[in-house]
Amino acid sequence: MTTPDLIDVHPAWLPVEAFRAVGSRRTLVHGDGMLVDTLFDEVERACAANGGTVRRAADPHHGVPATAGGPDAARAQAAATPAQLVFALTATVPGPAPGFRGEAVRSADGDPVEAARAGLGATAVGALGAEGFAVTRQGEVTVVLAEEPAGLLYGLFEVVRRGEAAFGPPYPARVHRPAARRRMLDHWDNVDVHPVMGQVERGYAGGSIFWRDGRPRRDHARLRAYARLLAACGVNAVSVNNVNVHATEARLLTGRLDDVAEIADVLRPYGIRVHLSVTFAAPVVLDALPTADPLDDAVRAWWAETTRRVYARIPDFGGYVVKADSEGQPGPFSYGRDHADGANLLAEALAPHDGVVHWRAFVYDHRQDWRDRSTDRARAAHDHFAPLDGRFRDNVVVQVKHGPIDFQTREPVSPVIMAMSATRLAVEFQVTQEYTGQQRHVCYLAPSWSEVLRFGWGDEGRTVADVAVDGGGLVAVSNVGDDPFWTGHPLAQANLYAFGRLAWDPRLTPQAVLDEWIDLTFDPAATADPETLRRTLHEVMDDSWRSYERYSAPLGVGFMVRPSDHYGPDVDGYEYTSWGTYHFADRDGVGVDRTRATGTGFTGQYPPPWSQVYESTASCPDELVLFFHHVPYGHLLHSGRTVIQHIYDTHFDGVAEVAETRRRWTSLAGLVDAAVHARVGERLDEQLRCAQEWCDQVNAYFYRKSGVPDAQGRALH
Ligand code: GCW
Repeated sequence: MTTPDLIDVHPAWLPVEAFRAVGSRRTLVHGDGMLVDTLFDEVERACAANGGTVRRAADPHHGVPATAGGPDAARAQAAATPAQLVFALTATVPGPAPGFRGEAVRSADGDPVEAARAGLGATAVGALGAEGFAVTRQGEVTVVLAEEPAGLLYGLFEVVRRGEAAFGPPYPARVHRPAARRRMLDHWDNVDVHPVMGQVERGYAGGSIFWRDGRPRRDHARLRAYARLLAACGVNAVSVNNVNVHATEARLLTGRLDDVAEIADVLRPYGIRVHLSVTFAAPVVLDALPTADPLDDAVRAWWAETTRRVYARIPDFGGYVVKADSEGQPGPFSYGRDHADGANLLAEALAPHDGVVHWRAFVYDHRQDWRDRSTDRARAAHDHFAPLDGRFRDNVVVQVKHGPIDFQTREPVSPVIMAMSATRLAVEFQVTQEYTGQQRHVCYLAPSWSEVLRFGWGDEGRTVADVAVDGGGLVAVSNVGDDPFWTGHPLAQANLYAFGRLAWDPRLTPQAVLDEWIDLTFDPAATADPETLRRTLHEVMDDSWRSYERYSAPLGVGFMVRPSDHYGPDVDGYEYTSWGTYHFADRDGVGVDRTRATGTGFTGQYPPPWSQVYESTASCPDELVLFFHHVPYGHLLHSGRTVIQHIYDTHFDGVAEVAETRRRWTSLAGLVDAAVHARVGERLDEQLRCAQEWCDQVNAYFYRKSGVPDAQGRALH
């Protein structure tokens, strides 16, 4: 299995085989535009591999239709034979023009496109929107209707996903529209190789697909393949450089804008817009202005002019991403201004061009004194941003990490998401597995994201998904690099796919998304034992996030990782540092008291019911008890176990689960591609080693602190 035109890279969820159902049929495409051209090329390629044909409906004014696929005779016949699959932009599908209508569309049952349109009903006219589409099966013809080219392209990928099922018995029109308007991936890719962070900050899949050693990488085939993978899962925006903007990267905004334009040109045919991370200090570092003060007129003029030039070069440019006053990045605080002042400055410059600024809420003091127990990093984003609600311009998207700290395996939902109803918020996930095994461990993250998206509060039961959908959409840190499998761990491709699908439709279940991904990627139907393959992949992946949680940091405590590289255990690694991530374990107990009654007061940042639920150990969910409370080792959890026994048990269980996963994966030899089998096998060996190390260190640590033996008498070192 290979990616067309790109033989050295794994095809991920778009192998040639995934196009079998589409490519073996007669397809007719009505419509014009760059993305319709892309669609036509896709179908043409599918037909070349599978024997079907595709024609472009004749422009009634310009004669001959384009036809592709199959030998000449087949092509000639195609022009005369009714289509089995029709893509139609509703605006361009011909009406009852004499001599044209139904030429290759009409089937025995009449004109299926007309029937499809009628099936949509009057209410749906204009309702498909810029990216929506409808699919229906009318008699022997599957029809995809859209109002805009992007919708048609997304419709193609839906038909691909459904495979033969899209060509079964007739069904009425089903309308598909993305929930969130912007579904975005942030790349933490550096242009220069950073002395500490490398080419990709927190990248676990090799180098960058965009940059190499200070220059654009210019592997356009690879970028195009990336764009089609993203379009096929629903992503429509990408930011191409790290939010930590260093000297070279700062210049992408001005002197090196051509490098960004080049990427935009390659991604555009798949409906993906490019965004750029910029430094707040740009006027100072790029043009020697004396200040970057957001209220300074010269600064405002600089951003307006700079942004005008960006749009002159890249007319569909998406906008800026900004990490300000965070981990050493410059920001408005230096000028005595707040984050609304800062964000509005850039929003004002972007507004005339319909651009947006993604302004990150990841703002906290990373030079904290560990002796000071009153400062709580979890509080920081809410403390800084909630009071600013209502002050941001319309084209500001405040981008909030899903949890209050930093992409830990288990965190509560960030209270910022519940606190800013007058601001457009985007929720930020991390597909790159910084704290969840770094693409050496299998860790399917959709169950975690899905829990976050479904989390609700207040009388109206508003959810995180509602906030993102009504506001700024979903954003995630990409896990892609120049690795032959894209993501280092082949099974980590599922996380990228799942992010796109959940951003398109947050109601999808993680299992359903995994089913789609498995069927596209592994083509089980073509193997000797489809059911075993599907079942085993589910067994390996469905619960892998919870397994990871079991053998790593317990009960929501977080950050027991090795400092800096964040891989593997180091229980006290961050305990006496300035980063604000502590567990406070002593001989009596462990956890962070974040209550209003006796702790940092963080629970008070939540609306009801969560402000009460989290405040008391009697109601706090077990999996977050150490996030919110400092409890004795003998504290009884709702599960009926003590905290210390929970730590021991889950760590032993977690390792046993990885061993079982390893065994299951071995059993798939022959059912999955040999190279994938080998790569995953190697990674599982490392995962097992690392899980054992986590188990031994965490259990030994708490045994030594508490002196409490394991109730089951297992060795604790
Ligand atoms: O998780 C932390 C990472 C940093 C990252 C930061 C952020 C890009 O350790 O490497 O910086 O988050 O989100 O800005």
